[in-house]
Amino acid sequence: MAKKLEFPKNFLWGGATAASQIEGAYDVDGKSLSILEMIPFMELKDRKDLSATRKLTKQDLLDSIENKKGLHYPKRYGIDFYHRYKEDIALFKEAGLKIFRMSVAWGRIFPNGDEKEQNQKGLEFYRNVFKECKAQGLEVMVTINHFDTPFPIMQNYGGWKNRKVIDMYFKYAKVLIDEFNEYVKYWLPFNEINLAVLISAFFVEDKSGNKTTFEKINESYQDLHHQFIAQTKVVEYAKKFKNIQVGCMVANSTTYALDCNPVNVFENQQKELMKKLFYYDVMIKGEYPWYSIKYFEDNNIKILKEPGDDQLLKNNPVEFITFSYYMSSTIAKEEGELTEGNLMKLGKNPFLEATEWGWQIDPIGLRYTLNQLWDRYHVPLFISENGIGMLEKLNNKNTVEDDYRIDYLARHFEQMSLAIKDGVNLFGYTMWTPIDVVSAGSNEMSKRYGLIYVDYDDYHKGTGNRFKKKSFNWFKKFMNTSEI
Ligand code: P53
Repeated sequence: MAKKLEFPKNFLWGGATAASQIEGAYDVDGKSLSILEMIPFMELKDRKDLSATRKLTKQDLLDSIENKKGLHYPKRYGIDFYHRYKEDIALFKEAGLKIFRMSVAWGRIFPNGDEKEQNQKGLEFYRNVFKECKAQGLEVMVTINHFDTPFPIMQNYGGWKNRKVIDMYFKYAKVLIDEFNEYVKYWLPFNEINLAVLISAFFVEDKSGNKTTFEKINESYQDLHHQFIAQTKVVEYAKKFKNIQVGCMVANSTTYALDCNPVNVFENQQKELMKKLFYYDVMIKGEYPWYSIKYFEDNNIKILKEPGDDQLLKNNPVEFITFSYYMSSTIAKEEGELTEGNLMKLGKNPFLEATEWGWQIDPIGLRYTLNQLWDRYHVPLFISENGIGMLEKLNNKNTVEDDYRIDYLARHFEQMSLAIKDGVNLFGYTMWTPIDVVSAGSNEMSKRYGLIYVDYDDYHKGTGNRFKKKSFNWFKKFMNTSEI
């Protein structure tokens, strides 16, 4: 029996993407390589966990620039949105999307970061995309930096630990806002700002030689501080424009205590503070919270601030919260059983099922999260990513019968409507993703999230043609009927 869900009339339903995962055309119209385009594809059997990146040496990176080893770099090719955007945007419209979340590749606008003048060719591409969205009646949400910092900034300035990068970033962000404020109402300065500490650590060298390592993770709170400051500058600048709003974006790792053992409950509370709420606290409440100051002291982490930084943070909280929500996990003092993921191993929850990537499906966890964030911050909420990645193949009818995706979306939509009934101010949702893309974490095409199937394999072999999955038609119907 179909069930009708209730959502506000003007609820912003849509889909989310990121430049490095869709555009391709890595060397077209003056674009530089991004740090993500330096990461070669690695077969699943050779992947241990997050990715190949930890094993990249400095020499590997230099070889990558010219691709001396003939390796495959998936994020250089994406799904060729650069040339197919009209077709894709038309399909998004057909699926019933009202808002399209996308990101701009910094390296198209300022290839080295430190140029005086912006690259007009890069701006032209995005203007064309935004015009197309407008023509199709799609609202746009732009992520200014979705992990893909230009590699020259990493090479020449050492990345975000260098304070100069704030100015380079702000110059870039200002150009986007000046050029596109009439097309783009919603702006997110950074994607999943809480993952910045991981991303920047990819390129740190260890003492013994030239291997990259995750061990210096503490140092990257400095990178993070610079990103916080860069973000507040965008918030401050955007106040000049009446028609735009700036929000934050956090990878929302929803966690529960493994059981009711107070030791585990306390452990979860503490982890939740530093791993998640800390980020929202800084960006919404405008200051480093008390527990983070204690944490930095205890762990001997020193963050260099300049005079004025605290005031900038205080004066410029973001106007709305967005977050990605894919799964939940459990926390225990003594690590318990883990999910069998080939990307991440997470604390297992005996009540939940996991995908092949070890991501535990938890729709009620979304309602829980919405309640938690609304209660703590009381600013409007927007789910900027949510979806399910699976191995998929076209069947002989040139479609994919992705009932599991329909089920995943329906169950999450239901919990969203319940959260709204609870009293939460949730104003929109962009699924990850309307169309198959290159995976962020594992660089593969095989982990497919789309309503639309894209005929490329992990090596970018295929026609690139687009095919509607069963979920495409389901989503379209849901947009008209609100029925699951
Ligand atoms: P992929 C890890 C955990 C949660 C969200 O991820 C994450 C990641 C990084 O992999 O990233 C977001 O493609 C990110 C998107 C990404 C999506 O989740 O690894 O904002 O760029 O594609 C899904 O399966």
